[in-house]
Amino acid sequence: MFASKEQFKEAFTEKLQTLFGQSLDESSIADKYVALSTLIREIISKRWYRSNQQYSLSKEKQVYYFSMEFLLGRLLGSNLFNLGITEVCRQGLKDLGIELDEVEAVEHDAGLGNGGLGRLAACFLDSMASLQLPGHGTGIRYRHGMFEQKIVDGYQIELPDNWLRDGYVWETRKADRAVTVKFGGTVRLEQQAGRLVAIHENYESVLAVPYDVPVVGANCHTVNTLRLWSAETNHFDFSSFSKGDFLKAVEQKYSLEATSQILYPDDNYPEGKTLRLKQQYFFVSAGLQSIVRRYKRTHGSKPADLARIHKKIAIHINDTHPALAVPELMRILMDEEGLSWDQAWEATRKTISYTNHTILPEALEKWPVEMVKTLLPRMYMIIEELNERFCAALWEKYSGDWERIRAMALVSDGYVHMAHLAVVGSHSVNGVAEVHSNILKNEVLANFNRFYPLRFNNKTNGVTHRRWLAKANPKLAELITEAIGEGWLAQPHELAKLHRYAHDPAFQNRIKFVKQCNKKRLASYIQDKIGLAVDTNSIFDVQAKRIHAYKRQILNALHILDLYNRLKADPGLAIEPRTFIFSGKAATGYYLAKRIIKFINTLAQVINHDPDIDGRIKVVFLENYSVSLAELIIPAADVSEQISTASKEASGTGNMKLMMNGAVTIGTLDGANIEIKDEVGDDNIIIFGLTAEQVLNYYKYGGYNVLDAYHGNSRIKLVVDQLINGFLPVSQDEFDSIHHSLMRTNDEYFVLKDFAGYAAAQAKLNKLYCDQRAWQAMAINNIAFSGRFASDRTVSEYAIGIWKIKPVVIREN
Ligand code: DL6
Repeated sequence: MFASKEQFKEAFTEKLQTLFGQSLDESSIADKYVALSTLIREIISKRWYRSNQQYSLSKEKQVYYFSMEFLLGRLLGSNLFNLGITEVCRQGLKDLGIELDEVEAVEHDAGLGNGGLGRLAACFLDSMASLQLPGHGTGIRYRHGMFEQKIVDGYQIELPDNWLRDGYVWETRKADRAVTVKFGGTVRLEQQAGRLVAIHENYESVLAVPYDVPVVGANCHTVNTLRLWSAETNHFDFSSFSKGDFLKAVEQKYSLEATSQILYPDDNYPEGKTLRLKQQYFFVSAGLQSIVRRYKRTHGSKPADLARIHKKIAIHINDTHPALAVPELMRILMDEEGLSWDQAWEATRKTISYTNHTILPEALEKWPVEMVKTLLPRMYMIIEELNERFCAALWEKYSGDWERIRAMALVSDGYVHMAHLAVVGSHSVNGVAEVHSNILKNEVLANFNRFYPLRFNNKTNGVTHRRWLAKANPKLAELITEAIGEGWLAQPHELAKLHRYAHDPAFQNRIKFVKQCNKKRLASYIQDKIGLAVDTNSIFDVQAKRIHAYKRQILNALHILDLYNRLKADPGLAIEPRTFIFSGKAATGYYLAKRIIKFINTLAQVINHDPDIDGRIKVVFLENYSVSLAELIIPAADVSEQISTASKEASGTGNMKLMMNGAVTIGTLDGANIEIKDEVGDDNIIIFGLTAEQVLNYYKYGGYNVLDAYHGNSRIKLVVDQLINGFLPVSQDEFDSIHHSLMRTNDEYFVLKDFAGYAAAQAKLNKLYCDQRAWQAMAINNIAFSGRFASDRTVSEYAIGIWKIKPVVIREN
């Protein structure tokens, strides 16, 4: 690559000249970004080519991770990091008077996802490549990613995310690999040469064009592929055009291409729109067609070869959004490759595996039968047949138990149930944290677990420590390496060696210094963005994630209001100064979540400007939470708020990123918090609230009585009343919906039930922070025991336990 920074400088300036015909002085920062990225792209391309060659030659099994979302963020920095050339480039640029961080900041985040599920997919890509596993992503090249959030007068405003406006240097359009995806029309079955053939007529076809993005492994020569599909069409309505109806002439073209135009901004709440179903089938069909085409080239194209596809291909579906992979693979194997139903079914089931990411009932996908039938007639025929066969098998085991059979059917009550389709069509079903997997097995999918006892398993989530520690927090990474060597970069569990420094005052001081630097960096961002000065000696308390009732930002906000009330009543109240930092988007149609944003901003307006408070507590809402903003916030956090209603957060991954950066968790026994507690021990985490078991029990017996909590605690009563009694400088009905969600729907998420426990936990936290020696020991232990939450561990477990794939070492030449 670059033997020295001199060599890098030469290559970089030459690239600027050849690309733009400009000297360094004449070029803009955007030109410099393009030149640097193009230079790096060329290095990557050589490795990419060799990886593809070797994958074909070795004929090793490949895994394809199908996901509607890949929340990649920026790639320049992580590519430099994984190639091991960050420093040579940084120093070389410095000599030329350029700051690498400023160049990196030019890149638009690829925000092709909503939150946890999409970011997990991106972490998995990084880990697969870095573990030298032949694993690729399949998704959609949304023209518009996650909307840009602006906060205006405390309210969320959504703007389109035009992330491709300056081009995307990392992608390659592969027009020659395009495939056709068919929608609508009619299908009939016809006997031909002794077998039933499906004839699909009068359909509308969309051209799916792949755009490939290289996924660079760290410390190896592996470059895998993320293939994102874009909807295009050659269709042009010449007859309308020649009649002068220009609008009509382009209308159909735009309607077909709309398939990949937007990412639906719903997290844990699927939109039941036809376009969404269209997107799902679009990328699943295109992805599978291209995988089968490649398989045939490498492993043979006779039906007998296709019947063994599971030996060389694993398809993983990230939640149920790609569950149409089950009937679509059946269709391809039967209709296009001539396999019998039984052969196709055996191969399909052995190829596909499924991860569930949510237990919220409203997030379990189901599609109206009529919609599926009209848009995807062949899919529906296959699903119907699968349903009949599955129900017949259920009948054999549970004859007469109609209720159970209806509850497990793939099609019932006028809907296709995607989770049922995914479970039946997969050989493995996993949850994303122990508690979540157990709830799936014992509650949500209990019937299926009884029927397929070997199918269910757990794979606790993880995050890539390369991006979330080494790259996002370089000062901390340097300090860790100085203390324990660089082994942790390849083997994150080696971070545990830090434990022996937990009580070392000198090391504690250095950890504190690094945190302080990161807090200063964030404070100056806050100052620039919202003009608010925050005290970098205050506790930085962070709740950054999607805004959702079950994540309970409202619990945090009500506690802040309570703290404010107490400080007003007793100015001598002994508390450590604290900056409460929130960030996160609300789904566009989620009214309550949007009111919660307004509520937090209203608190900020009141508290930050109250002279009585004198800056002892401050509230900050940072707009437009994204991967890049997370990389700034997380290294600066002292406290990680993980306060979801127990049983609701499948795992959480922000909890892992924050822990890795030395933040101490205040949280409920939910999702992966439980495993974080098991790793760090009770002394290094602050736990409060109902357990999942208690919550589920309450639900079974109709909930609890919210009035008991309200009347039983004067502090709770006061903050709840303040939502609607004119105390806040907004119209009196502004927060009715929040009040209603607590008091009129019997506090579905147990906010008031957990309030006292949360307030006590916060008081404990405050006390712990006063003892800085004890606090820094906690911070160090959190970093030390975060190795288990590296996605390298998670992906290895998938590779061994589910996909049965092995590393393929890519040679340098
Ligand atoms: O598994 C990744 C992530 C979990 O960490 C979160 O707990 C969970 O809420 C999230 N689920 C989704 C659901 N989307 N759908 N369907 O994003 O997955």
